[in-house]
Formats: sequence, C-alpha cells, structure tokens
Amino acid sequence: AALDALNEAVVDCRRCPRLVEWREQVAREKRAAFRDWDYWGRPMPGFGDPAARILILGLAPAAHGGNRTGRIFTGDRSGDFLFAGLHRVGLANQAESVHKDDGLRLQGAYMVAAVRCAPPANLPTPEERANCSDWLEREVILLPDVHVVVCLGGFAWESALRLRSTLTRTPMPRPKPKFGHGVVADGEPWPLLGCFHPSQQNTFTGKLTPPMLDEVLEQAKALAWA
Ligand code: DU
Ligand code: SF4
Repeated sequence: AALDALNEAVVDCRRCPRLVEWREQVAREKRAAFRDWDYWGRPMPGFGDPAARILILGLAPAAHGGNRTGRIFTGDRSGDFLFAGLHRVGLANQAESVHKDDGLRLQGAYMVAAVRCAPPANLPTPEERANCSDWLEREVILLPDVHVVVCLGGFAWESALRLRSTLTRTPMPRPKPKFGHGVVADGEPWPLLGCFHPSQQNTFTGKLTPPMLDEVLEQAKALAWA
C-alpha cells in the first residue's frame, strides 16, 4: 500500500523542466505507428512484486516505450528482450510486455528506473539523476526483501553506488567498483550485479545475447536466494 501511494505521487513529479517538456512533447507528437495511442507522457512508476528479492534498475523510460504505455520496459525492444529473459528464468509469468493490462506479473523481482522520465537521446543529465534519486531512495526503503540490485548498464550502476552511499551514510567507495557484465560489487545494504543494458545497440550487435542475459539473471537468483 505504501508502494502504491509512492507510485501515485511519483507520476505527478515535474521536478526536471527539460524532461517534463520532452516527455510531453513526445506524447503530443507521437510516432506514426502509435498515432492511435494515448501516450502516458509522465514519470514511470516502479513495477513488480512488493516482496521482491531482486531489484532491477534501468536507466530511464524510452520515448515510445514506457513513456507511451506507462509501464517500465513495456512496448519497446529493450523490454521485449528483457522480459523474455525474465520469463525464461522464472521471474516473470509471461515473455511479452505490451501494455499495462496484458497480465504481466513479476515474481520475486521489482523493476525501477534511475531516472523516471524519458530523456532526449536516452541521456539524462547528472542533475536529473540527482533529482530523481529521492524517488529511488523512497522506493527501495519500501522493498525490504531486496537482496541484490541488478544494474542494467553503467548509468544504473553509478546510480546504485550513489544510492548505497546515501542509504548507509558512507562516502562513495574509492576506487569506484567498475561496471561490467556479471561483475558483483559487494557492499551494504545489498550487492550490485552488473548486466549490459538490453538496448538494441547491445542486442542487435551481439554484445548482449539471450544466454548472457540468462546467465546474469541466474546469478541474481543465486545471490537473492542464497
Ligand atoms: O493488483 P496487484 O496484485 O496488487 O498488482 C498490482 C500490479 O503489480 C500489477 O500491475 C501486477 C504487479 N505485480 C507483480 O508484477 N507481481 C506481484 O507479485 C504483485 C504485483
Ligand atoms: Fe521527477 Fe524524476 Fe521525472 Fe525528474 S526524472 S521530473 S525527478 S520523476
């Protein structure tokens, strides 16, 4: 219930002027293929199992994906790739994530973005990341069963390092643990696990393959239920 309240509050956030403008412009102009859609055009709530042991941290919603459908990783190719993997390893009840009412459920996992509004060129600024970190902090506090945070890409990794440092009131580690696929950064309150981001840039080029994704998700399960 506290998670629901938080997610009801986050969708009204207008703290980042550049992102508010962009998310709404994209929602007005739309993409031709989606002209019949009522775009969401607002911040992206978290999604998944409130008792999650695995937290999956993304970068930011895609302009015509989450920003269109209103659910994280829903309606874009990154989401197709990611949910197919989550389904293969048993963390999702289905492989498809098409729209909010498609019946998708996560089991043991919860998903959230480091920045909750779609940014131009998929690239938020450091200031926007800092603005949105309040929401992330408030949300993870409401997910007490989390045992591991899977960071999709270097931006999420950096956000998670900062989040740990805030939550534990300790300075950022020096040297900073370096992001990599399958890399674990131990620490309180939970270890971080790196995973290449399932963007087309990575999945079309073979930098991230389905077996590579499954391997990291299995690693996450092992850490989560150790
Ligand atoms: O109605 P509900 O069971 O509280 O689910 C709300 C919302 O969260 C729904 O979109 C499914 C998702 N969800 C989930 O993915 N996994 C869970 O274990 C519980 C809820
Ligand atoms: Fe608010 Fe985060 Fe969106 Fe900025 S990115 S407007 S802080 S929800």
